[in-house]
Amino acid sequence: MGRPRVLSGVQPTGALHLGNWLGAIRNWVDLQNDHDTFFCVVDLHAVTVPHDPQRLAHDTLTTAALYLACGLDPEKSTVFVQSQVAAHSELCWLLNCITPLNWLERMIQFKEKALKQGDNVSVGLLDYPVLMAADILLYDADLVPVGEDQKQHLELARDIAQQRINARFGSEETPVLKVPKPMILKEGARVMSLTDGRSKMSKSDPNEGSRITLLDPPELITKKIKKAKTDPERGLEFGNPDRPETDNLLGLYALLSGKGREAAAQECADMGWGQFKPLLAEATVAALEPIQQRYKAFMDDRSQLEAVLRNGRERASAVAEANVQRVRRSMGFLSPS
Ligand code: AQP
Repeated sequence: MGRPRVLSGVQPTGALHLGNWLGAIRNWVDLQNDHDTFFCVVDLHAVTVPHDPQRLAHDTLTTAALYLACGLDPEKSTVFVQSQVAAHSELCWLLNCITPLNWLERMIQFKEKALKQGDNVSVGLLDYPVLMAADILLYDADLVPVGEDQKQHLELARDIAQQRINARFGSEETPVLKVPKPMILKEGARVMSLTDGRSKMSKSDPNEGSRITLLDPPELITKKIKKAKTDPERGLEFGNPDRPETDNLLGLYALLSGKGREAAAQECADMGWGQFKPLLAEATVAALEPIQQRYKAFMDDRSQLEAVLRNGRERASAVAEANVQRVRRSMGFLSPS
């Protein structure tokens, strides 16, 4: 048996932040040593909400550069741009035609995001989970790293593969698609907003002070942390449900300083905020400095980055094209002569 295959991606919907790094990309870097890893910049997903065409290509490139700067190694991982592999759109269409509408209407993320958009909500936003299913199923992924918010979408991908494709167009001995499993990630690195410890740090939060992006300069990091919401109590601790901001900031310190939760909790147990915040700012600046340096090198010499994406596209296309062909055949389409 080969190494289990893993697929994941981030949307180029704006500057990547600490949540994207600590909750996703940092884990991918570990996975690439003992898994067959495919990581894409999911730009087709990024246009399911209103987007700026002047920024999409730039954000796609910077997201890919950040993948590499955070430690994805193109020798070990296939790194590519989703829209450059046409099979994603094709499989999405095939899956659309066999996915019941009411499966999509009950998706929590759709309901939440649609609420914000009122009458302007696009068919693409409703269809987001089917495109995500296509992304995963195209590569015969064994495992998909998912946070709490994406579990429902992975369940849908499994149902589409099992109940709608394999049951109808395959057989038990020769399934058409591999049914992926969720990969539960180590220590819950769910990073919360700096301005509200109960909602997650997010690219689309209109308040820029709510997140630290991976490219924020040191002064801005210090300023955002200084303004971060706190509570009137002294001493930092984990697990107190009445102190979500404390839990979040101490968690960030534990991860970014590399000290771990126990040592961080001990160190900060009696600290006031005036002492803790500069410490957190210093740890954040130090953790991001090497990423920012590597990012600058990739953006200064685009040829290396472009070569990585070109190779990634070739490798990804070869796997994806073979799989979409298998689905086409199983559904009865006429093959080109
Ligand atoms: N705050 C977070 N804490 C931990 N993990 C997070 N992720 C995102 N935010 C946090 C993880 O990053 C990966 C990719 O995210 P995405 O860009 O595809 O979509 P998202 O989850 O919707 O991220 P954002 O920042 O909130 O984007 P917008 O605002 O554009 O919707 C996922 O693995 C996710 O779990």
